[in-house]
Amino acid sequence: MTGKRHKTAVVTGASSGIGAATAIRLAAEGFHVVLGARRVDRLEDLVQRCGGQALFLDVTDGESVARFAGAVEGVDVLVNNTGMAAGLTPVSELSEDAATTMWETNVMGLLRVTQALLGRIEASGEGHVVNVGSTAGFETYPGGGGYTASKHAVRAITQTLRKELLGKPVRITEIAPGLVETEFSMVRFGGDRRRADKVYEGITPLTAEDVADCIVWAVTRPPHVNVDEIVVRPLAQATATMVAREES
Ligand code: 8X3
Repeated sequence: MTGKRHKTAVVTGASSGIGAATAIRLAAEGFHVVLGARRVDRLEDLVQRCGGQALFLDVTDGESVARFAGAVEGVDVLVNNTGMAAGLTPVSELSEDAATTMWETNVMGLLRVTQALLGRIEASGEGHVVNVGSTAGFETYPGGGGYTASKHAVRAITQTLRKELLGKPVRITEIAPGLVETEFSMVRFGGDRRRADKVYEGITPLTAEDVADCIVWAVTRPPHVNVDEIVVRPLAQATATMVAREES
């Protein structure tokens, strides 16, 4: 290992779920991990386990993103993982507040962090941007209007970036998971445990580690290999609404 530089991976939304699992896996692969999220106490617990740096990051706040980016030195890999859904409401009733929160977090947040770090990612000579999208980025389902719109936008930004950066040393990957059991549904349903549990009832959903596995696989391919996208679902899920649930 003498003389070999540790690459740096920035992971947003690293305080739980897919972000935390990805941070642990990337650290195990030898990356120096820089972890961003609003819940810094959780990040600090994570740093105890996998090393690296814990930094406050609110992707909806431009000044927070600027401060975060200012505290990061070199960046090789950026995993844009921060994302959330607010409710499951028909478009006719979707509140401006819920729609704006999803848009600000999932789309503008990803854009802000990417813009703040892209120059350094490119300068690393072997850069990689991994955007955690969703199957909701190319499918729709009733009640998902606000969330699916935001994840379609993530997909559009990802594909555009790949074209704009063609010829530059920056790989661009989208990871699009289906049903993953994390805090996602608890957040979506405002802490309603019963509704959250129903989402995963009668199936074996993906775990955060399953998705981290996909992210780390894409990141650890040789630098000339660009994994454009990985769509990953539980075996029991064919589409957003076609799910084979076992009777309990
Ligand atoms: C989460 C997948 O089906 O709940 O990104 O929209 S879904």
